[in-house]
Amino acid sequence: MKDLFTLNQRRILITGSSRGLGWAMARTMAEAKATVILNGRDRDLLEKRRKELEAQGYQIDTEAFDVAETKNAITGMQAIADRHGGLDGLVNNAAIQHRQPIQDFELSDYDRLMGINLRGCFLLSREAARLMQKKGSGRIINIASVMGRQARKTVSVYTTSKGGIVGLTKALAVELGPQGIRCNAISPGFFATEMNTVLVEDPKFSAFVEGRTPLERWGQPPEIAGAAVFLMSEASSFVNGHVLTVDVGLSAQV
Ligand code: GCO
Repeated sequence: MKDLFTLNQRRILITGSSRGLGWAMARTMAEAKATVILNGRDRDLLEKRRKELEAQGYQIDTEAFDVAETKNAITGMQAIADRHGGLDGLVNNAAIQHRQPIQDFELSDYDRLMGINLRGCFLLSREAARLMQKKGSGRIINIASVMGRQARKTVSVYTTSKGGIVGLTKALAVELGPQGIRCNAISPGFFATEMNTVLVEDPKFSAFVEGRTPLERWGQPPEIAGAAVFLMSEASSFVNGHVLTVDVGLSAQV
């Protein structure tokens, strides 16, 4: 059988990939033979991650910028294009969380969260589409969340941003599809990432997660990576505008 899941030297940028789900996807895409471009705000950590993967023989590059900083993000995308001759794939993974009851939520926190989670996703998608349209092909994966469709208390702005990601994914899919660029989203459930350490370490919250998921456990970051490779590879050549939920059945359970 043709290896539908190989990423075969595709040049793929993953934002927020020095830790958590982004790092898990970067590692697995490198194993699938992609040329992975790591991104984050911490240059030293990016360098450490690059060395870790290069030591295993993978093709790795880094480009440090904050997706909320327009000028730096645009310059960073251009630098990637200059070094690699273009871009085949983008994973919009960079995101932050801020937990606060609505009445206490500061607008400055709203702006900071939306600037990274949603505006950053739009900005990177626009810049990537400009590069991808030149060769008439490309893949964009947006990391949404089960909070894009369901809500829980104290994460109203994160939920808003992830709901926006679902809408943006469909808009990108429809508008860029005719140019050979496909866009899909992944909606993770509860994963034991650094963003959620405070929740994982809270016995009450962990009991809630275990009670709300058929497998009664948190997800581990590597468990997101297969879905990302699928959506980046030829195996998903007819998939566009889809939101692939990876939540071990949380959204299937009442
Ligand atoms: C929270 C968590 C969640 C999940 C994420 C899953 O505080 O509720 O951070 O938002 O981790 O949404 O995709």
